Amino acid sequence: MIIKYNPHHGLHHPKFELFDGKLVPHVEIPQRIDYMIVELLMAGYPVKEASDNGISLKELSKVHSLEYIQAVRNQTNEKQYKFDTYTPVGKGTFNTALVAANVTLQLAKELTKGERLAYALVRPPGHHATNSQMGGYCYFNNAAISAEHLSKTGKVAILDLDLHHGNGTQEFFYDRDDVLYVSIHADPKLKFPYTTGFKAEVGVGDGKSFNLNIPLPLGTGTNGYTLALEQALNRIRKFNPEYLIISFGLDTHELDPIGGFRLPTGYYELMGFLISQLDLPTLIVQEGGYNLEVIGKASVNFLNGLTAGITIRG
Ligand code: OKP
Ligand code: ZN
Repeated sequence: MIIKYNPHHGLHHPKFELFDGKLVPHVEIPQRIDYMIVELLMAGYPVKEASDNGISLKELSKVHSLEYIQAVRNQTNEKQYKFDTYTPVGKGTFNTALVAANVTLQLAKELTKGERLAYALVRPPGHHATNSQMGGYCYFNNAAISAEHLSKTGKVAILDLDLHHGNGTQEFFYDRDDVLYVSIHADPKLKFPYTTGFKAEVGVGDGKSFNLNIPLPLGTGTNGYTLALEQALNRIRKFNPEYLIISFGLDTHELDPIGGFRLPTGYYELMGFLISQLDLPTLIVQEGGYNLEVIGKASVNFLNGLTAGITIRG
C-alpha cells in the first residue's frame, strides 16, 4: 500500500469563508492533513512525501478548461469561475491544487502497474470542482482526473463517501457508461451543494443508470449508513469495474463541525472492511473532514478495515 501527501500543501490556507453574509473561519485548513499524517504514522502506516508537480497540462485539461486553469493560476476571483463564496483563490492555491491533482494521478498510475491500495492524502479537496468552476473548497477535481486516466485501461467505479454530494464528479461522467458514479451523502435540500445529489439524477444517454445518488437524512447513524453502503456496493459489483476510486470524506463523523451524520470513529473500520470485499484495486482520494481531533483516528480505522479485508482474502 502507498500513502502520499504533498509536503507543500500548507501554501493554500484560506482564512475565512463568506457564509450568510458573515466572514467565518475557514475549516479547510492545512492542519487537517498534518493531523492525519501524525495518526497514520503512529499507527504504523507508511506515509510518504510525494515528488513535486509532474501532471501535464494535457492531463489537467481533459477535465478542466484551459481558460479556467489560467484563471486559477492568475488568482482570478471573478464570479464566472465560482459557484459559491466559500472558495477563495490565494497565492498558493494554484500550486497546492495542482500538486493535489498530481499526487492523486501518480497514485492512479500505480494502480495500473499492479498496486492494490493507494491513498492520496491531499487537500484542497476536488469533488465539487467542475470543468470551469471552483466551489465547495475545491479547485481541481482530483478524483475525476484520475478516473479519466484509469478509464483508458478499464471501467472505473467512483464511490463518493463525503457527506456532500460530488456535483463536479457526477457532471464529468454523467453521459458515460464506462465510469460509474455512486454517492452517499446528506440530503441536498438541507446541505451543500443544494442543487444536485437527488435520486432522480441517474445519468443521460449512454450514461443512463450509471449514476447513483443515495441521499440520506441528517442524523443518519450506523444502521442507516450501512444499508446505504450495501446498496452502493451492490451496484458497483453489478458494474464489475477494473478499478475503484473512493472520494473519501470524513465529514460524515458525528463530531464534524459542518456535517450532520452520526458516525462514530470506530465505525470507519466496518466501512473499510465492507468496501474491501469488492476486491478491487483501490485509490482513496481525500475529500472533506473537518474535526481535527477525530479525522486522523477515523482514517486509521478505515485503513485497518480495508487492509484486514484484503489480508483475509489473501
Ligand atoms: C466541501 B467538501 C458552512 C458552509 C459550508 C460548503 C461545504 C463544502 C464542503 N460554513 N458549505 O465536500 O467537504
Ligand atoms: Zn464534504
